[in-house]
Amino acid sequence: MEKFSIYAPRLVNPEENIAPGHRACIGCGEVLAVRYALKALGPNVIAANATGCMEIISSCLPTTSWKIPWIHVLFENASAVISGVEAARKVLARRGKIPPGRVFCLAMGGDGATSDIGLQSLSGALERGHDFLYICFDNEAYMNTGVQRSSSTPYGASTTTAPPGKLSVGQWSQKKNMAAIAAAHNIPYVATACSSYPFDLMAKVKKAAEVKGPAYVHVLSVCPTGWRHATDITIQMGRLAVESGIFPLYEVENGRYKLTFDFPKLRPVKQYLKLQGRFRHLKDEEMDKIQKQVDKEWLKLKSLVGMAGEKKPIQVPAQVQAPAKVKAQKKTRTTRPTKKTSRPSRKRGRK
Ligand SMILES: Cc1ncc(C[n+]2csc(CCOP(=O)(O)OP(=O)(O)O)c2C)c(N)n1
Ligand code: SF4
Ligand SMILES: [Mg+2]
Repeated sequence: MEKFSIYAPRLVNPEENIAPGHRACIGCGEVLAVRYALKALGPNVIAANATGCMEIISSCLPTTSWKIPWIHVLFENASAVISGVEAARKVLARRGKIPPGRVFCLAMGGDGATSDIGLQSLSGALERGHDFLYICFDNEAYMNTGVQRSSSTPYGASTTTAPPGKLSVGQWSQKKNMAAIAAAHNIPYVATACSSYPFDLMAKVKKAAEVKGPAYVHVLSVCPTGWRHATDITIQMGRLAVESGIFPLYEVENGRYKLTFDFPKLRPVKQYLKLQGRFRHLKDEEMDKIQKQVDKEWLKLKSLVGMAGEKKPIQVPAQVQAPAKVKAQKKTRTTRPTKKTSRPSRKRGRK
């Protein structure tokens, strides 16, 4: 701990631009990702935040956790609003009304705001080439309104609008690949990240912000409340998602795919699925089906990397090679929603 306090401030910006005291659930991986992203961006940033968990937990009037200029916008238009901010700044600078210099324009939203209802405005802003960064904080469902499915919910997950039963496996469709959709706009920079790998996340956000033109970062945001796992295994959950190939970390720079971590052998997806209440109903054959799909997608990604001429073997950091310690889930510590626990109330987030 002593050494940590000596070295950490040299490696990481000590400024906190999202203040503590917010109302995120215990073990929330999403607010951790927001915190790291803001550390990477520094104070010179204007954010438009679509409604969702990160807005609900941070801005209960009369208080706010945001120490940067922050605009709460609709579920559907974060990218349109930040496009306006970016264009207006350009005009004002040209007319000498504001000092010249770069301010990072950030649009952010959950998976619902990004891959469902805000997709049109995001696609427009990427296509028009605005100089902005979009970060999707993907907790794989509409969480603040009570865990409804989104197009980013993975196959087989149980949600309140995709409940499992005799005739239903839960979520019936495959997770939408938003990073690939962003990359299909031929923008300069796309990356995937996860708060279980903080240095990687911060490096990617910084790189994305410094790029001239649109950039997109898709962050897997572990959510103990919606995923129904113990609150003290958030970091392990993110690592398992990456190490099993369920959520590979990669970058697409000017169309060139680059894997962040390669693994000689992926972990079985069962290790990841079995720790979460949202997959508890899955039978072995369903888990095998998920395994096959993950293997297929992993090969697809590797072929994209190969097509881009990536020849050098990718170094696997020691942190990743070491077997992830996975604690058996203690039933008593889960955040499985019951009448008595703190599942986000439908009323709390209703907008
Ligand atoms: C047009 C519209 N439809 C529905 C809502 C209600 N609503 C607010 S946030 C939200 C879910 C947000 O999900 P996501 O973007 O994944 O963010 P999370 O809460 O999971 O962080 C919904 C359905 C709304 N505000 N506006
Ligand atoms: S519901 Fe999930 S994402 Fe939202 S604040 Fe709670 S843990 Fe974080
Ligand atoms: Mg969500």
